[in-house]
Amino acid sequence: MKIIYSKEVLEHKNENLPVLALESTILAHGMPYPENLNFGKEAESLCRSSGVAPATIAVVDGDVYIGLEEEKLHFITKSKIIKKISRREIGTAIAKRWSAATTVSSTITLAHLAGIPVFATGGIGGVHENVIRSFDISEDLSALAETPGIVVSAGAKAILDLEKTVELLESIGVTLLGFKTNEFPAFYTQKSGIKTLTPVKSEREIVDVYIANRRAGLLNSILVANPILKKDEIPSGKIKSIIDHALKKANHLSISGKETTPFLLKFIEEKTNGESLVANKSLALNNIKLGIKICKELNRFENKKRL
Ligand code: PSU
Ligand code: MN
Repeated sequence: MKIIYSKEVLEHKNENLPVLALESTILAHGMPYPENLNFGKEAESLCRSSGVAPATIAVVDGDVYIGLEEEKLHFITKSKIIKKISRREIGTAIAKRWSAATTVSSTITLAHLAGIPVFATGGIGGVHENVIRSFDISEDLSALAETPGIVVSAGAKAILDLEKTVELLESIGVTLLGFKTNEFPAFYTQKSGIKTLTPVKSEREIVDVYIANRRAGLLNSILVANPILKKDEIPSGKIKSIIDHALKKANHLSISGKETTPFLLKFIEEKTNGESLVANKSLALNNIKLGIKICKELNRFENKKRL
């Protein structure tokens, strides 16, 4: 297995400077081209301008990339044949020399392997609405329970059953913190009605919980739920009826498995005339901004320990 680090990620690792992990499925299967490329570039330059190396993770021709040089970012965002792999398919992708975008579950697994504990995305996968029939529960949840790290997300995607997702996160032992809120955000909107989170006010508090978890021997991730900015929310009445429509359509077309999430996101984007894409980019960048602060804070702590 070959792990190829980008120049800047390698430099930052060697010099104990901060690195933030980013995923590639949000690019390859969550947004259309060229918006995905522009978003990827903006995400990376946000990191760089704050002194953080962006480590966008993907598999290309069976090699694991931790940080993508520009040519690879172009390939990931443009390719029509790139697969989507969760954690259980990492070995398959390497052995079969696939090119594949990584989801939350595979990204945090590879980030952990590369020694990068902080990761920011849009929204994690979770328990799907039709779970009783489909049994569709994202591998993101079990990976979060079994991989130490800090994951920043705007709750879970609104296409999911958020109540069951939050319950399952508790059952399997994922530490759940709300950034300046006790309410689980609903991706496109700030509120879900689920008010069971422990609120935290600062990146310092998040890092304190992470360090305490590690010292207590816990091996799970902390999920930091960071609500979308008020100004970029889609009114909940509007988005709810479009999501219902999307779910009915997916059911009618018998969409299942890993096709489900990309199908629903694309359908919602069309029905909102691109408004959902604007919201998705905004919430993901908002999470990356918080991820930057968290990885810098954790980096300061680790460097102090080294002195
Ligand atoms: N966040 C977004 N857009 C996305 C995703 C996250 O804003 O497309 C991706 C992540 O890679 C997440 C995946 O892991 O959706 C969930 O897919 P599934 O439901 O098939 O597990
Ligand atoms: Mn699934």
